Amino acid sequence: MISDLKRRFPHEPEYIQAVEEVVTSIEEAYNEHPEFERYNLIERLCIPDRIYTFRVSWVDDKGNVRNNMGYRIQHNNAIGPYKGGVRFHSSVNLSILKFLAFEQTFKNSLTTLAMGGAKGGSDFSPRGKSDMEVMRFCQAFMTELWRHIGPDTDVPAGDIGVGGREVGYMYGMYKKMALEFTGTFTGKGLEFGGSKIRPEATGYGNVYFLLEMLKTRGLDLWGKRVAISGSGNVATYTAEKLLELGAKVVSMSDSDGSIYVPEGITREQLDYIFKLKNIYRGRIREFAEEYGCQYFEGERPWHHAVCDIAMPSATQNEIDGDDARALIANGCIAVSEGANMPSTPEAIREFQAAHILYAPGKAANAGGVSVSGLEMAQNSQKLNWSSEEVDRKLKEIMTDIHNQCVKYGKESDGYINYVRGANVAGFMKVAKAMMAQGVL
Ligand code: NDP
Ligand code: 2IT
Repeated sequence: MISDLKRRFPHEPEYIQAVEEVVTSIEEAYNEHPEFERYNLIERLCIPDRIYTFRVSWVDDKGNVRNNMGYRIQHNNAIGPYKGGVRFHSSVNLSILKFLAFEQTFKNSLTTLAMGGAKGGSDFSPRGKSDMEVMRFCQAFMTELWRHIGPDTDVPAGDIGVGGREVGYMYGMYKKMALEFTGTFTGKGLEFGGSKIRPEATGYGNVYFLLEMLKTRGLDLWGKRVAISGSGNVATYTAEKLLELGAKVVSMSDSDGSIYVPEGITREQLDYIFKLKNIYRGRIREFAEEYGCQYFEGERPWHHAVCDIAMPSATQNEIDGDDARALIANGCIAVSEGANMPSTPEAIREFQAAHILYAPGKAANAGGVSVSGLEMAQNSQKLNWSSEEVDRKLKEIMTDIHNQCVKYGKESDGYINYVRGANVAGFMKVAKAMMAQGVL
């Protein structure tokens, strides 16, 4: 199957990487169900239901006409409406969005909520663009996408380069085109249907998942040194929850470089990063200039930041085999992924061979889409739940996902293989739903 996919999609390495990881780890469980093979289920689950590709033309501040590509991958809707984020970044292409939509399908299955898998985006980068340019781009993107989505069809949200600002502009245009006010986007502003705790959910959820993993070894977070990559939505709220629970955040980064603060950043310094990223749209280097800490230009945190725990929260393939070996050599005991597929296959092999705690993104970062699911539920009911209620549900979901990983991932020597656990648990639910619904 993999060699066939490689032949059919030769220029899609990230997509093949994600599929290969899942297919290899579920093989045993799959083979216990000969009916799956008769229905060629695995191939139908790996190839997206449909893909929309379109040109997005918009006018920049100087009056130049600019063209970007726009995409939406509707991967699988066996267990609920298509659901997944939108990424705006210069690196976006079909391979990256197909890997993300594929992963999303398994992740959403794990959340216990009724959501299928999707992902969309554009090679437009908001970095360096004015607010008006971002708005015009979002509007142009939606004039095409709006006809393919809907509250029970496909519900987009944020991802890299798409935060509250971009969701607001896209949702506004959707509302105008569709002439309806429904829950067709999640991550909306609190004034217009957004859920409390949605901005925090991915980061907080990852910390809740990490706590569950640490518990299996009788450990907690107090005083632990944590290296985080990225300084966007996921990274900053991960840091916030870690500080609240008494851990030390020793590193953060962006695509230009990383900071190292061995004594751990303070709450006041984290507030500065929130402002730097969301209001001034500045660089992490400016943090180092403001506070006089070490800054490593062009480097990720993994080699220089001595840490007990790593929480990669920037992008795919940001920890390679060398990075993994450096982390382990420096005493790292746990890796919990905020980003999607941040560890290369070689890095994962290193973590598992060293028997450290290792949680793949589709389990550890599922808190974001879980609260998106809760936002959809609130929109359907036309009600708003309190922060406490959403946070409590988020904790319950993350604990449930952890339990599913243990159930399907515990090996004979007691080591929990979270990769296998998450993949088998996520796969089984979607597979059974697909079998029941016939060949579509
Ligand atoms: P943001 O755009 O808010 O932040 C992304 C951060 O990662 C920025 O600091 C950015 O730096 C850095 N980054 C992005 N691309 C690269 C790159 N190629 N190399 C190095 N650094 C990079 O995005 P999010 O925080 O929302 O997303 C981060 C990760 O979490 C992604 O993998 C996303 O798929 C995943 N995720 C997000 C969820 C969400 O709800 N938002 C839910 C689940 C997973 P710079 O500013 O320099 O670009
Ligand atoms: O990767 C992800 O899970 C997200 N970007 C969030 C998706 C969502 O629909 O909330």
